[in-house]
Amino acid sequence: MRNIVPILTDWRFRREDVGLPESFPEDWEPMTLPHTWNAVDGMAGGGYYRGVCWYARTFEAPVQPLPGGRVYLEFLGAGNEATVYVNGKEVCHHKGGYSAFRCDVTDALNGGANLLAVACNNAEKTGIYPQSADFTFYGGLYRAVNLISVPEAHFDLDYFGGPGVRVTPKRAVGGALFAATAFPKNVTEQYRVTYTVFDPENGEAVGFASRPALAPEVEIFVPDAKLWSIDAPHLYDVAVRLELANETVDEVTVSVGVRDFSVDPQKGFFLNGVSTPLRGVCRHQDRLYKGNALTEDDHFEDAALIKEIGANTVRLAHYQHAQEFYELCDTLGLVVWAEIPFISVFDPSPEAHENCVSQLTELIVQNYHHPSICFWGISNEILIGGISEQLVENHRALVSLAKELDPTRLTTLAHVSMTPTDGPMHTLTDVESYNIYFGWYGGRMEDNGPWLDAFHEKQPNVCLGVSEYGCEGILTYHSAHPACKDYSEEYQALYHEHMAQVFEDRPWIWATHVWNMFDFGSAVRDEGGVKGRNNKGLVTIDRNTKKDAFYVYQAFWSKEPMVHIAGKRYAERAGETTQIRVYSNAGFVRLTVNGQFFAKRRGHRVFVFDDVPLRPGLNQIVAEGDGVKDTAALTRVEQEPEHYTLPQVRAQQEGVKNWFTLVGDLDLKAPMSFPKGKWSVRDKVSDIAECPEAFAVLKKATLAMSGAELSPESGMWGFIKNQTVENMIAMGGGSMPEGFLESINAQLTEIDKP
Ligand code: GCB
Repeated sequence: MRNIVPILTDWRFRREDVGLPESFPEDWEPMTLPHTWNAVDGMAGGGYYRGVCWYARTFEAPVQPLPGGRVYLEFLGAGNEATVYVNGKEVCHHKGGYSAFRCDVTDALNGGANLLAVACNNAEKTGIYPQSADFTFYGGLYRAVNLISVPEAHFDLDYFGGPGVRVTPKRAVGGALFAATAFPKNVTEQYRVTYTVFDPENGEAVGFASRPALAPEVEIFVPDAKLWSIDAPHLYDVAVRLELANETVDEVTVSVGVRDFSVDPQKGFFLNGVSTPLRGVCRHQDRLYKGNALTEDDHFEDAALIKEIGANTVRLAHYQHAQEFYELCDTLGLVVWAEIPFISVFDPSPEAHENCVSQLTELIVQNYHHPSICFWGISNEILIGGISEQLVENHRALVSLAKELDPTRLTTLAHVSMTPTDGPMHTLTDVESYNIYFGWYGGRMEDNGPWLDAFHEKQPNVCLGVSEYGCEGILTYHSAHPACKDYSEEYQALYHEHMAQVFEDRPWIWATHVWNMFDFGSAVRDEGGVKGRNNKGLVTIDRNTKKDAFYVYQAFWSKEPMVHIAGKRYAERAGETTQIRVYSNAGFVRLTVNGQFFAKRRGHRVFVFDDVPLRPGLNQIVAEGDGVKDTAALTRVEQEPEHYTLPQVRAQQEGVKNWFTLVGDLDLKAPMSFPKGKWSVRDKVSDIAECPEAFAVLKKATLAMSGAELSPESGMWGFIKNQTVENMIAMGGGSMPEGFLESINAQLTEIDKP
């Protein structure tokens, strides 16, 4: 029989490329798996160690009672590239940091202790995705390693890390048909494959078939099969056995679910024939000072939080996640978008395409059985560096590969926001999605709905989803006047209030995924005074704090009665009155202030109470809806703490105030004009830079806007120079007050073009 032994303890580790050890390196650092060497530097900001590190361990060769058995090492995740040696001999090499792989080490074994050494490498390298992206590429053996031994006849272990069997359930009249096959190795006509379908709820066998191992394909009818759905995620275990006479030689069990789904461009997503707009979140897997080296409990906590918010879908971005996580989605009931890290930067080398092919094959073969997965994601924002025929062609090849490996699921991709609304990137995949960030990187949050409607009108046959949207929320910053780019918890919540409603009003959008459920490590970032992180999470990277925006979605999505008072961390407030926002799925919310009834409001998810009186010192606020209560303790102060505002934002607010005194009494209400021969905000930044007088206006304006002067020497110049002033202001200054753009235009139109 098959024997699987995890080897997690008693490793040795070196955080440098010391080369292959000749004997067990006692003096290296003792190590237990899972492990990454970037747990700290990967989320601290600045550089993080990217290169080769070594792991070593000894192991006894497992003994199979009969001759001819094989021994494998199985690696469930090794970032980003691994070379495995047994007793000094290279046994395999794997490219890609997120999928499982196995090496047949039988021929390298000796009788006693065997020396296993693994070189992991997360250095930048062409030919392996991801090439470049907004997250840390943690290096190391960050998932389990298993030692597997099997008899000579066994289910295949060599095919892209897959299980060696395939079971495809399908709804049928009066029950379900389980199409099953197996891939046995080294068998003769004496061998049989048997399939037993168990209902795990009561352990009863509900279907059985026996086939010759040389022709193992079969269909098993299970009468009255229960469906897998989001609210009742019913699973079946299928035990597949390889048998010889009265002996089971090998056995593999897979969990599957019976369900069907479809997407309609006008009607959205259907699960088992029921309209089910998918509303949920994206997940990055890493955690504070653990990086991606996670325990089962970590995965469970994440999945439980995603259920708690009331989501029915999760996009597992931007790479293959741990097996445990897909299993949790199966058992808890979440529809999954699974994807490969074909992201941000297109690498035209043939090896890079080969790498996409192997990562997509691994993703599908290893995760084929999860009923939660309905979508295979081919790429993310791959047009950032521009489009090419080769890029489109490679997409076509990947889509047909996905279809060949798995005709039962749909393919998808995540467009970068500036992808033109028509052209060759559309209809490549079955369904599509855009990452849209109006209200954060550019534009206003109110632009999202109209943009989606315009796309839908122009492309009525495209199934459109929103694969990412979001904005930063940092728990230090608070404001009574939240604005784009102020990083406050309040702006993040306000933005998501708006977005949740935009999507509720548009059930034809097949799926929407918040970017992101959790803050995550992104070594290259320095945002809102926090280095090395992306803070767009609804929950902090340590999973300890749910930001207010979390409760916005809970109010919109969850069926559990809930009431949440927003702004509890905005605890010190100036002024005699304040605004209280309450998120709830109740029809009415009552507010009590210091024991006195204040008001009762009818509403839909967001309940706003203005002019709530605060007495000096501490105030107790209670909100109640459908019998559920929440409380907040707010202190009225003379002056709100300075640290509530990010210094950059304060500089900007000051700058803008001064700007209006600086520009004097221009009529900012007048419609903007663009006279011929004069400069205006419709001109390109690089053209204006050629005219010192006009450029001076622009410099003054950007100084007011951001506290930094615009200059061709600045790092951002390459990004800004080809934009019009209008665009640049929209991108960089989402919170600019009314009249700011008009005042720049009024000054520019005073100046002649050469
Ligand atoms: C995106 C990317 C994602 C980033 C996100 C952001 O569009 O797909 O990887 O983290 O934007 O926060 O900018």
